[in-house]
Amino acid sequence: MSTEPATVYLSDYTSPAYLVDEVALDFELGDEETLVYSRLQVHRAGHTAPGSPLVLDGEDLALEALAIDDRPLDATEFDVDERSLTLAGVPERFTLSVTTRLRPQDNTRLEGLYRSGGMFCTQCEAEGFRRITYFPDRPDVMARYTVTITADRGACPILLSNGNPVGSGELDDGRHWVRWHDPFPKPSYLFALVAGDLHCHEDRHTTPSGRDIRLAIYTEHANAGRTAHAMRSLKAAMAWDERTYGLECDLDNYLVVAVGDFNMGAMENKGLNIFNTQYILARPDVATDADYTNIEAVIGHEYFHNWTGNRVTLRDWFQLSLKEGLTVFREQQFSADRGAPAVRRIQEVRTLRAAQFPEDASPMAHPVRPGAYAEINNFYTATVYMKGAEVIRMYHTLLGQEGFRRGLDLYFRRHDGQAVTCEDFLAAMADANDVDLGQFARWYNQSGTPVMRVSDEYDPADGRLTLTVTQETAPTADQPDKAPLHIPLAIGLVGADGADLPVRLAGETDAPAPGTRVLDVREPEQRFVVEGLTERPVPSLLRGFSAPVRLDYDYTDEQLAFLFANDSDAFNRWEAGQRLATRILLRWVENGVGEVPATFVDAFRETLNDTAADPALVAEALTLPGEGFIAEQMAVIEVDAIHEAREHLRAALARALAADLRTVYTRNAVDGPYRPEAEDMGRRRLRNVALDYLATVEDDALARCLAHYREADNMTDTMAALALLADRPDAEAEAALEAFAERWRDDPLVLDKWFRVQALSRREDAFERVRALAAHPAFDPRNPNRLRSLIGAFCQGNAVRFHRADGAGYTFLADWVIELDGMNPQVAARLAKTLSRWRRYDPRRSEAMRAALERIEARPALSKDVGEVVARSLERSEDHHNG
Ligand code: 0A1
Ligand code: ZN
Repeated sequence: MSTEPATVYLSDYTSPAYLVDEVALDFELGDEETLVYSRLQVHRAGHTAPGSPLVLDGEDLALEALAIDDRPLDATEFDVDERSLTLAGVPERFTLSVTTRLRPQDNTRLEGLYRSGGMFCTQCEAEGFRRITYFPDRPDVMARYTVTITADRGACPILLSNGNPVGSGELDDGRHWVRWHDPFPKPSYLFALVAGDLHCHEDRHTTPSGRDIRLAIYTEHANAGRTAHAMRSLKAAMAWDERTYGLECDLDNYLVVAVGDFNMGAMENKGLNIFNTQYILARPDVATDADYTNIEAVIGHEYFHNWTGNRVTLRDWFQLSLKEGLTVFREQQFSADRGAPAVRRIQEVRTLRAAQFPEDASPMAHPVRPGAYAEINNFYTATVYMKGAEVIRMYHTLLGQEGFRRGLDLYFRRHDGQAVTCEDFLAAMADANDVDLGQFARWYNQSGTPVMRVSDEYDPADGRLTLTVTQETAPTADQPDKAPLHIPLAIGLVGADGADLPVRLAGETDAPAPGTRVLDVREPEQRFVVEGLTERPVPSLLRGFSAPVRLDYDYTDEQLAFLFANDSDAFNRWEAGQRLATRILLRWVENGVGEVPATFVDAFRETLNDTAADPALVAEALTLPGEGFIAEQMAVIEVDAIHEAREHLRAALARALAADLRTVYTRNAVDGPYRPEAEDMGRRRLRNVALDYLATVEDDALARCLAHYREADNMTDTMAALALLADRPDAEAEAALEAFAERWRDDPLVLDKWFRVQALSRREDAFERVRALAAHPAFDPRNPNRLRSLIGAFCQGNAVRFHRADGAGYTFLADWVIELDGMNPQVAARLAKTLSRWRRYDPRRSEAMRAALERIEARPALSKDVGEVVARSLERSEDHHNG
């Protein structure tokens, strides 16, 4: 085994020895070389002994000059190595000048300063600033920045940084400069710079207190005309945060830039958000409903960070979920208020289960607040983001919106302008509401998905229902011992007529109104006694998915069908259908496919024909559990059997319900021009789900898909049809794919969709096609979106074709990880994580996956990013020092 990369521990945290008050940065941008002149006003922290060395972070930098109080230093006065610059004897207070030389055009990591198309842009979270200049690159060092950018006026008429423009001028060599000043002290990870020839979509927003803010979205000129939805979303997000949390934007300029080459979704740099084009650009003919929805959510997310992340920031990177979990939750609340809250909740839980639950059961398992990492970029995970948001949602469930708001208000009152920890957040919630959240704190430090088992006993003589609730978290790769958690369990009791009964607990005198109650589960085993019942109810448990746990209750098929038809909680209605389907699929995986039980077909038929129901919810109900979800329920994953079972169920339902599906398909056609509204989206979704079923059986399936494709007047319908065509071997289907590529050859985001549908194709030769597409002239692995749309989609989204028994999928993946590691380690490491779950498969696959990991591990000069993923994946010991 090669040596494991050096680990950083939360328990080793010490506060910074030197602080920076002011930063002045001068960028001389050039096609060949960029020079960065930095002047820092530094002072020694109170707790630091005089004479202590100053250590600055810096990576891959060419150091040109160094001076203290304008006295140049010679080589004997400092030490530079691969990661840092150390100055031995520094005064208590001084000006440090550093000059570095960069080559942004060669930066394929997309961290620090790089070029995307014609523009210059930066990405500094988490540790990218140290690739621009030497600096104490940690979030608890907060400084005021003044930034001057000089560039060729022709190539870069637009020069942007954080804050407000405070000066500009022309130079005689065709160059010009602009100076920006950001009045808010900020950590280096929130610094940003953009330069280029950009189109600007401008608007304004006035806050309730009367601040008039200039809003601007910058894109390459070719993308002008695709920013209206992003702008509308931004204004909606601003109004929402004002209304919901009394939080206003604190800036005069709120700038957003769309960049084609970006490792992640978007970045909340103070006053200058930088976005992946995917989350800005939309027009009905190029963007799907999902794109419109995601744009609104990501715009909201980055905007909400201005308070939760920027005004109050992180003490250290272990606290990442302090800003991310909270901001994802705020984004979820915003999205729910924009329409279709139940659908949103279902989709959130579906992604949590598809991405976070498996992670929590893998060698990469870590708590919402990890205790150790080698490379922080590996911890922008489903656990930190999604489970982190579920933790915030549980505060909200326990305290209610008012109590939650009180807690958030206190958090800002106490910590505005500070760099803080998850404990500080918890203390604000507890103190503002005078509650004890001591046990709740374990959610931050304990990894793994708890299993909650519920059983009940009804005593008809007393009208009493006794619920026995147990909780247990299995040991994870990082943590052998688990303690009981404080879990809010939302329940309802459904009577025979389908209506909720009042849940009156023993000892209470007043009967509450019928509906949902939240029980506080704290013990490994706990009993709750409900009184005053006159019939045995069907329990509806974990309503709205009130905690990120697996819930176990021994439902009969009839009870599930009953909840599927009647539960007043839309989430649990959906959940009941999923449980029924999962049961059938698991049975078939084990014993071979068979007949679909009549109760299930009937339940589906009723839902399909319920014209009073919200089409979006019907669509969710008809969507079968994903192959990944089924896989999670198995001790040893059988990819082929899972695929076969799910396809069989899909086809059997389609055959049994063909007439109803045709009616639904016809009834849900949406007239009029495209609107990205929840109502229309729901109908398109249902219609496309019906089409997906119909495409499995009918003699005229091909004709139907082709007609749907031809008649589509928006990208949502186009892609629904194209995905089904990509599953088929017919010449007409091939021709449609070819024509699509030709039509959209100059539109990168649309071409990404074309790569993706082929990567996800159910065709047996999907792998061969993916391999061929990797040699397509339009396939450029340096572009993360393109890479994810082909290699990422295939390896992470096409289980049955990726996990082929001969192991060729694993070899392909390992080759790509190795190739990418020298180019963009962050993206390579994400891809490598796919192999981390090798122990879950049958011996043959498992062995082949492990061999792929070992081959990667044996490569010389592996990045920290990939090195950590591979080392953790292969580790045999139980102990990973987390928590
Ligand atoms: N803070 C951003 C996510 C982000 C993280 C890292 C990045 O580059 C390494 C870029 C973006 C967010 O939560 O939106
Ligand atoms: Zn975020």
